[in-house]
Amino acid sequence: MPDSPLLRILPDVASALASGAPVVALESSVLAQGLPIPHNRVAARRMTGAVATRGAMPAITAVVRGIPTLGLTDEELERFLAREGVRKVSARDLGVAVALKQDGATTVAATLALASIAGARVFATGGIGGVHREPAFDESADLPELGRTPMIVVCAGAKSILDLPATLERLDTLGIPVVGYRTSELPGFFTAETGLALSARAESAEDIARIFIAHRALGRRSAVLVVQPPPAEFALPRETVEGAVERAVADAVKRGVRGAAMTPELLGAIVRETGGKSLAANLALLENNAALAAEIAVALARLEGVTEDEMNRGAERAKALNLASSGWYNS
Ligand code: PSU
Ligand code: MN
Repeated sequence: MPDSPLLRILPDVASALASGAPVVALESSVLAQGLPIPHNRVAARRMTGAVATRGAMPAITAVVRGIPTLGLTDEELERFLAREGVRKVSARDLGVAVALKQDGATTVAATLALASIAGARVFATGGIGGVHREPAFDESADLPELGRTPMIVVCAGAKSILDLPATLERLDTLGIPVVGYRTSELPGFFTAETGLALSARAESAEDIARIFIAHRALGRRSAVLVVQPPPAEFALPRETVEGAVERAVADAVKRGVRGAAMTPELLGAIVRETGGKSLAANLALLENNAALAAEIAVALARLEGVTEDEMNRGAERAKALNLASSGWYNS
């Protein structure tokens, strides 16, 4: 479905989608709101690079001056990395951003909505939103959107700033399988350990692709959420993260932070508290998740009988695009 009138798709992404070659969607809110400048540029480079070198086509989603877009050009990405006038766009904000011709960086919820219109099936991010600890009734739109969008979403769990047991229960209620990639425990984003057991575990990208195929064959409409811990050398101890989160939440509540501002606020506070260690973990896990998503997308295409010729053509285009973008990659 390359030429949806609802969506502008980068030509290389469109041809990959049309031939069934692997595509990995990437969100832009983590770049425009979640990570500080200049680290957001590093994150973009590491994520798109990890996807392209594994033979899949990376596609960052955003609303570009009111146009829902899958696959940003270099110029557009620059504007989003500079983040001036770029608003955070979740599910509720999509129509508004389009009608008012805004630049909008898409959260997991909005990325699911856009990427699924285009027929992309694999999506990588850092951490999904979930049930917040405080104030009561702040629950991310990522959860219901995951409940009704059939995509594979790779992440490092839900951010440690959330109520993780409650988030896991909501995922269950919504019928979203949470599959640990080589882990039996829900990772806590910056940390590998949360003590929360998962109901499913997979050892290979191919097994994850098989789970998705079976899930879809049964007519399930929800996402399959794949979780993996941050790379061991960057993971923070659970107690460090817990302490930082508790102080950040208390401070944010005291200052009356609410709604969409809460997630960026807490992530910033934790970076300050951990002296940048959480930032290094964040960048490493984003790259790691993009890499696994690419492997899953490749496995899914193979299982669906996409020819090696088509896979190779897609891989060549992804690598060429990756090299052509080296201007913003290396600056
Ligand atoms: N994880 C990060 N950084 C982020 C986010 C997640 O490490 O910036 C973003 C994602 O885009 C996610 C969003 O979808 O935060 C959730 O925001 P909210 O809780 O307002 O729904
Ligand atoms: Mn919220």
